[in-house]
Amino acid sequence: MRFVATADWQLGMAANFLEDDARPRFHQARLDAVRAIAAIAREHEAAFVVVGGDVFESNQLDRAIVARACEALAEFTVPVVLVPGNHDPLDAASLYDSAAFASRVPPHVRVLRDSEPVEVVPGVEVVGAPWFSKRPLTDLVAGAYGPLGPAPAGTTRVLVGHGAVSTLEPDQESAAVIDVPGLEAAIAEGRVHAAILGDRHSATEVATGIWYPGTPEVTARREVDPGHVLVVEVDESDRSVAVTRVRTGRWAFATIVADLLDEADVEELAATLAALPDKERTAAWIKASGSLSTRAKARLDQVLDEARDLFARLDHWWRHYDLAVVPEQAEFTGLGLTGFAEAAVGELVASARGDHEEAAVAQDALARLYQYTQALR
Ligand SMILES: [Mn+2]
Repeated sequence: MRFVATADWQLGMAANFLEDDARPRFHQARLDAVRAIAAIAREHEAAFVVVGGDVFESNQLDRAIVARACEALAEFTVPVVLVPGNHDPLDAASLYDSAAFASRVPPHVRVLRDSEPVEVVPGVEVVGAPWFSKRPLTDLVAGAYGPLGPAPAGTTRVLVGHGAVSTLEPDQESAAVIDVPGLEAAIAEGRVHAAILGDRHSATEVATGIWYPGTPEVTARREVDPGHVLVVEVDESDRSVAVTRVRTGRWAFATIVADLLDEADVEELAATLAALPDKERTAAWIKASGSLSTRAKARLDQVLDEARDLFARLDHWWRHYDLAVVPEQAEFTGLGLTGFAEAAVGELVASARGDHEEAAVAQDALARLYQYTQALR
């Protein structure tokens, strides 16, 4: 028996960190990922699809986004089971109760609203652990398998939930943390055969039979391995679980570490940027350190300005920015400056080498002067 496991679609996420023109492309990519999952389900002859929460970014979304999501959901040819997570909980404002969703949701899509086992296809039960608020006070997954006895003979049982697990972020103090040893015991006892969880956006095996599929399209630069869904095969004789990752993501959020000491380093960074594929679907943050002459810094600014025209976002990661500009007197000789102006440049060069707020102001002034004189040539 084979099914597709996915989670954290985050449809409608705002992505304010992208350039204005890139944002609609990113929105579209999240919907395209849903269509790609429908194609993967067909291609791999999956019996059904489960989504472990955060299908939608929030319960307050423009109704056009909900309508487009329903259009994408209509492309599936097998049952799709949605289990609400912390972003789309079944609270009083639930998107799943909105007219926009209820009037358009295709009949093969089912939202689980409690933890009653549901036979999605003959011989397979899905048990959901939906979220009812943004801050549950208990382990909802344990609450879902707790009342269950062993699965009936000939039935495969798949549990679908959402949230952090006890083994991956042990400093988690939330009462809602999913108890992994408890879930492993439920699997060992045959009460559940596989568990699919949302919340962690990177594809991760938590323990045997317990997986986070991760988000099918990247949402943040800290994610380790986003952009996949899982094709899960449950052996019908011994109920063992085999998982294959299938790539869905087309966007990339990249971090580039650049230690910049001279113009050659700047050209190397330019080459690194030029070599990145799919720039219009890539956001890149540069961790710059080192020290550059005014001339090399001007070249760096030019490289970044030009690259910005191509990337969905390109910027310094300012928290990791440690780049000094050390002007060389020679950069400002030959400008024909005399008298007061020459003395002023000399003073700026001297104070730009200091290690105080004044230095940054002087460096900035010299950079502008340098660019201005270059433009005059
Ligand atoms: Mn999420």
